[in-house]
Amino acid sequence: MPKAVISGLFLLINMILEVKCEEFTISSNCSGKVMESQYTYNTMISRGILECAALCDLDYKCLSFQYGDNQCQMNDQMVGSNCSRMVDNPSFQYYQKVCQNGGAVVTSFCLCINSYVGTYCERFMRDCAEGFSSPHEYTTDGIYTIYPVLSPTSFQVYCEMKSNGGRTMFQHHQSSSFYFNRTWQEYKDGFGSLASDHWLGLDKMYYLTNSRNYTAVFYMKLANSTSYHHYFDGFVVENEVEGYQMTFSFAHPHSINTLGDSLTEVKNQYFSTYDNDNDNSSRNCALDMRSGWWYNDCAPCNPNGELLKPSDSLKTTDYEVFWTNDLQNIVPVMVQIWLMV
Ligand SMILES: *[C@@H]1O[C@H](CO)[C@@H](O)[C@H](O)[C@H]1NC(C)=O
Ligand SMILES: *[C@@H]1O[C@H](CO)[C@@H](O)[C@H](O)[C@H]1NC(C)=O
Ligand SMILES: *[C@@H]1O[C@H](CO)[C@@H](O)[C@H](O)[C@H]1NC(C)=O
Ligand SMILES: *[C@@H]1O[C@H](CO)[C@@H](O)[C@H](O)[C@H]1NC(C)=O
Ligand SMILES: *[C@@H]1O[C@H](CO)[C@@H](O)[C@H](O)[C@H]1NC(C)=O
Ligand SMILES: *[C@@H]1O[C@H](CO)[C@@H](O)[C@H](O)[C@H]1NC(C)=O
Ligand SMILES: [Ca+2]
Repeated sequence: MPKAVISGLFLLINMILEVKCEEFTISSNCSGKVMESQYTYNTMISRGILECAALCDLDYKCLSFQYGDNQCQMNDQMVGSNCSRMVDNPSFQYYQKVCQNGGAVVTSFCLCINSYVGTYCERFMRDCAEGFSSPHEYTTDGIYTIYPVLSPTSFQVYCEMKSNGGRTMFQHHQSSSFYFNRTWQEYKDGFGSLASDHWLGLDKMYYLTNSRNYTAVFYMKLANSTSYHHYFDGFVVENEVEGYQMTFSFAHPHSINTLGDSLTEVKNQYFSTYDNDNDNSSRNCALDMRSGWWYNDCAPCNPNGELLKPSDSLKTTDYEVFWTNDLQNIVPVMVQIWLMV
């Protein structure tokens, strides 16, 4: 190889190594100390501290290292301000990964906050389920920032973390003064307030449901507080070019108080709003039912209709919220729809 190419390569490698080294920090509180040998899972010969940093960075298991005497000792643990798991060894230098985005070392790993996950809190959770199953203690229901694999940006969602392994909400309707008779653009982008009545948005549902295999959970509550659920596995919403076509692989009931399957009749249909009629009907279903939905010759359900909350709990119009199978003509007072893994 010509000399110029070789030195160019070395320059490039050194630049990469310098960047890598910035991801590590010396634990200043524990100077002259290294981690106890039981935490070292691999020892390699390396020409310098930069190469040792690069080796550690390439290995997901490596959280810290100590370098000395051309030896790179990689540890699967790291320390915070507590040097109790360290021993004196002044001929080695100890470095550990920097927790990013406000994360802090807790005993042996970076504990992340503000929806971040990853070994070093380097990225947002992909969905509520990932946040819940991570070691970062995301167990409180509320608004989180997620970043699905296919999404071009991160965005906020409401996560139900307390039960069912972390569920990502895409619809919530409980106020009778909140209306879902919205335009195509509003259904595309989402509307409402994440902490209460809202529609997450069709683009976000496309990014989510094409990034991971979800079960859509439909939940409705009656005036007498009885709850009903139904599950739709492999729930997918396509992109706008494909009319946000909706499909799923399998519908199955909840063990008690099953809501019933009112979606099979509209499976594989395109999304419609009153200003964009893509239904399979001579009517404008979205206009008549005052909601955006996947309509065939309209639908046996209307989760985005008006919540009239009649005192007798009985359905009287086509534009109120209803779910024919299995609630029949009893109308709910609350609707929620989640994505669950
Ligand atoms: C060093 O350790 C002491 C006690 O172990 C702790 O109070 C202090 O905050 C630590 N300092 C740093 C910079 O972590
Ligand atoms: C340091 O960690 C050890 C065990 O990991 C623990 O027993 C000890 O209480 C800790 N000390 C402080 C000051 O947190
Ligand atoms: C939506 O419904 C409400 C209540 O029926 C009505 O006042 C409003 O005009 C409707 N909006 C549209 C855009 O149709
Ligand atoms: C609530 O109403 C539904 C429908 O009428 C009924 O099937 C259910 O048993 C009621 N639940 C309670 C707790 O009364
Ligand atoms: C998603 O999972 C369901 C079972 O939960 C399965 O029937 C379906 O084929 C899966 N879809 C994909 C695209 O893997
Ligand atoms: C559209 O409606 C017609 C007649 O109502 C029906 O035969 C056809 O299967 C429907 N198409 C889809 C895709 O559901
Ligand atoms: Ca039509």
